[in-house]
Amino acid sequence: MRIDVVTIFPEYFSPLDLSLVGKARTTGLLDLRVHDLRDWATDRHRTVDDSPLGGGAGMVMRPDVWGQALDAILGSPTAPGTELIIPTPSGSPFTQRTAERLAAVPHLVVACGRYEGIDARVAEHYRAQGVAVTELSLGDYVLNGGEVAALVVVEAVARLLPGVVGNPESLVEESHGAAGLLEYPVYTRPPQWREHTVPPVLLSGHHGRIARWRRDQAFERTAALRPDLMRRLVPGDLDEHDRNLLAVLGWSVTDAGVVPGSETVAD
Ligand code: JF8
Repeated sequence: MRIDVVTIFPEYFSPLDLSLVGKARTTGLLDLRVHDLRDWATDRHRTVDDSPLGGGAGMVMRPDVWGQALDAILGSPTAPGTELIIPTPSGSPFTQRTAERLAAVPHLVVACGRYEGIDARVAEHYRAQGVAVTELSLGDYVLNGGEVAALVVVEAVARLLPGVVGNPESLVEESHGAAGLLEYPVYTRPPQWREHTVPPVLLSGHHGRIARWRRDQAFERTAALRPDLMRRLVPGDLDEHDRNLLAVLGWSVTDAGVVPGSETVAD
């Protein structure tokens, strides 16, 4: 897979030389290229921004500079199988489903904005040219630019490429083992550490009981921390044991799905 990143801070992407992503690059599984947007600026100061039309605070990234950069990197016409990713706080949420979809795209180009963002005509222009353009947000908080989001997208996508994660069973467990639930707690040796012991079932050798305990832990954590994920559980995936545990945790499985409340109060 090929990923091009365009930024005014190429050094921001040094961590991608390390660890799993670095290895994927050196082994040729990932062709990642980081470009300095200022290489496409035309003035002596390599200016990439200008003041907002209509007034207001801050600066906006110029469409002409972005246009020169993206024409060069996307190609004209842009090859099928190319997608332009623009991180922005007003984008659609970046999720594991997004990462899975992007991992199957042969060529991603990630455009990192700064200041108040990129002139809106850039996304509009490439969409009108028939390029797949996706505006993505990491979440509802404010960052200074798209670079951190680009790092997140590259890492989340690269680890899904065949051969990047050493033990592919880790990926299988992630997608099936706890579909839509938070992970269960994990432990290693020693079984006792500073007054803290490991739950005895994990030392029992009963693989069925261990799997059941882990699933229960995943439900307990999800119910405590992520009611949004509870509501998205699929009733058909929940057995009698799950439903009893969910009732204890205050959730009912109904025709309308998984909903809060398990006590029926007499009137
Ligand atoms: C930016 C360009 C973002 N979840 C998120 N919060 N803030 C951003 C973001 C992205 C791009 C720019 N400021 C200027 C903020 C994402 N993705």
